[in-house]
Amino acid sequence: MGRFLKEKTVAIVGCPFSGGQRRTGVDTGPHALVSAGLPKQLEELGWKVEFNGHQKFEEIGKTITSDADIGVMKQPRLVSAVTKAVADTVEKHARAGHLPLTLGGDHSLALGTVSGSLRVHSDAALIWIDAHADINTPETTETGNLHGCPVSFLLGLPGTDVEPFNSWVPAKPLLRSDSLVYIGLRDIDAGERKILRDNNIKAFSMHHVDKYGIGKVVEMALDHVNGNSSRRDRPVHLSFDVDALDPTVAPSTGTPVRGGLTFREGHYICEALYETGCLVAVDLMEVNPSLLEDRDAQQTIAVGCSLVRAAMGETLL
Ligand SMILES: [Mn+2]
Repeated sequence: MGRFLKEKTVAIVGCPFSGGQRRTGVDTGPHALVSAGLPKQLEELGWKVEFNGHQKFEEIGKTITSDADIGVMKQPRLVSAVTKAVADTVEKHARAGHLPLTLGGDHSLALGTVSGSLRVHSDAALIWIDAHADINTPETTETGNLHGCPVSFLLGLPGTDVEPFNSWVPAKPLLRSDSLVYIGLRDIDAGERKILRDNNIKAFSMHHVDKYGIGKVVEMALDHVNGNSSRRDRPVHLSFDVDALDPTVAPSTGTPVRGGLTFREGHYICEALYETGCLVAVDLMEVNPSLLEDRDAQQTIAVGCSLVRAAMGETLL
């Protein structure tokens, strides 16, 4: 069940939130995943499932009367307030010794989920599965969409000590740049490429997946965060953007990019990380059932559920 958990309990944190980007509908992702039967599927894998309804972000929205851009940042007050609430919720579940499973919603939410994890497991590593690096800073982002920025805040990069986020995100970096690994990248902005290089961040793009195979890539990722020690004992937060998968596998997502992970490669990552026994939190983000025809939406939801089951112990044999 995982060496850092007190019991085999998963706490589902449903986050119907789309404020970190422009397209509507990604806020319906968590409802769709739960309606598809994900809680029951996890029970069938032997988990006790805690789920008391989705997060009530409308309440937070009501407290924000105007949310003008700050610099180029879009909806900064809303994203800050929502991610702060998510951090508190994830922290609470992690402190109880349960595994928080956050269903998004857009990937800005991960500023909250990873912050919450790190408050309890301060030495946790972050494994980020995505077509995108989401490491723009408020200075480098061209769109101002904050779903492209959560990692820069976690690393405390220059330009992230800004209002309103500095009201709750510590100025001191939450995560060291050598505690982060990417898998699946293939669409990186110029500013992001420089950040990845300057900070010597370990990133396995699709080129590396092709070159080494997914098995070796996951090995190397775990070696990296565990300092090449043969002991694989570091807590791991898995943040999985469904757009890491190829659009033929998971079409219904806001920023699809061709040339992605196959169905099996995505599942292999989840299975291998579960096998370490070190997972302390799982995010599944950017499922947007409203974008395409029902058939494509249903396919993406089914794949999302299946990825989560793989991260929670489902095996082929
Ligand atoms: Mn992405």
